[in-house]
Amino acid sequence: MTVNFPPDFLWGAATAAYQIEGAALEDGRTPSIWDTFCRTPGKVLGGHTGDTAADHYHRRQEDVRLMAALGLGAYRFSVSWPRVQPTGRGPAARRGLDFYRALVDDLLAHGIRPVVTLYHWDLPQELETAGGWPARETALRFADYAHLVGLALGDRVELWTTLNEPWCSAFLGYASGVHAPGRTDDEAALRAAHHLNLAHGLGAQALRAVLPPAARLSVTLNPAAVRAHTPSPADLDAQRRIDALATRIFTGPMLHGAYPDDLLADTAVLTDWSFVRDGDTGVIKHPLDALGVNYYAPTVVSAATDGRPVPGGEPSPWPGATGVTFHQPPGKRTAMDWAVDPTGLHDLLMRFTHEAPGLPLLVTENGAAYDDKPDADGAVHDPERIAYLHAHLDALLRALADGADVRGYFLWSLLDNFEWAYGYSKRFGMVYVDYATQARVPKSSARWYAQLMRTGQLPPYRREG
Ligand code: GBH
Repeated sequence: MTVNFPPDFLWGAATAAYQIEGAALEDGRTPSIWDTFCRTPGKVLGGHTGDTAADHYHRRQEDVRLMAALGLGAYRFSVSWPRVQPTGRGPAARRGLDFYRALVDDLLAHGIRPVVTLYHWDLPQELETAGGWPARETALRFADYAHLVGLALGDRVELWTTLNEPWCSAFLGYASGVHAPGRTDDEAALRAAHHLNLAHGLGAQALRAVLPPAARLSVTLNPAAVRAHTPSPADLDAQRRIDALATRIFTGPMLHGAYPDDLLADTAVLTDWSFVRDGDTGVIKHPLDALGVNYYAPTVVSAATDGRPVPGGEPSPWPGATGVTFHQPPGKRTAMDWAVDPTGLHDLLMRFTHEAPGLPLLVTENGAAYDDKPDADGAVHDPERIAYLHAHLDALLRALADGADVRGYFLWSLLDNFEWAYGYSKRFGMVYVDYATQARVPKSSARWYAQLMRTGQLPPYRREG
């Protein structure tokens, strides 16, 4: 059986504000937790910062023309909270909002659908200083911010996402500390996860109140495609525990209105969860019009024999999961050292197809970093990325054939950009960025993807496009 991408399938690419915009101090923007973190010695490779990044704030029109030339149907970007509401409270900064108004206008003028993410990790520093995500107040502030952006862009943006990957915000930010704000406190991380869930629910309510009825609301998760190293009961139990901490801690309240009992039991030594107040899970279970899934690589776990929580290191982003060991599956790896395994994408899409029948799915991020370099003619050939994308889109097609309601795919990323703790050392773009000149050079994967978007058919991937 051959299945093809549906004619109305949304073909897109994704970015995030702090990773591409630069202009960190312009038009009233204040520091976010990432500006602070980048200035904390030893936290970001090479001491890199997002001060300039891909300079997208100044190159907006050029970048939209590039998207149009590639034939993007949709563009997923995030709004920088400290750019549009500098202290995280109170009135909007008009010039910051004007940037996003102009971006949306440019996209629409080129026939590209804007997909807005409200929060892709750049919390205003003032809100972190006041307690950050472990504080309930931050969720209330997020709802105000959602209201303000909804008012500004609601007449022209149809598809909205509250949060990107709240797992990273909570557990890389507050447990392992490899992301901003760099705290290492398991209890705080669990509180953060709850308040991110609450922010999602309150933010969805706030958006609904100001958006036209046709607007659609979503959230983007990075659910773990988690497998047991062996089928032993102990390894299967490790799989269950990581699945709870990675995925069900969010999908429990968001889709089913309750935290999973096994999660509460597994973390009981760290917290009694009394920060969850009556009514919270009802708010979090706000009706969704789509679920965004980000997928890069699978997670393989076993019950540890040596008691190491994560390979080679601590602190761990998995509160309470001592006794779980993480394994590198064999086979190809990307420049991030992540395994290339497209079946994980198929598995996740089928999981949500069964778990949330009737809920449309979007692949809001998928892609890979490779060591891309221009050749003597200045061209950038990235056949490994084409192979990666081909294999994952093939897995998506298999999920469609198996009944998954997948409405779109967003390649991470449009441009090479600031890869968080890795600084500019990792390149995920289909468009190469020469940071010295800010020149944009579409890689061969961009031509390959353009052909796919144009034809709706997977082109062969062995030939350079
Ligand atoms: C996404 O994060 C982000 O949304 C995007 O901003 C980023 O640039 C892109 O992917 C590429 O990294 O080793 O135990 O921490 C993906 C973050 C990376 C989180 C892999 C989970 C593995 C688990 N994910 N990570 S662990």
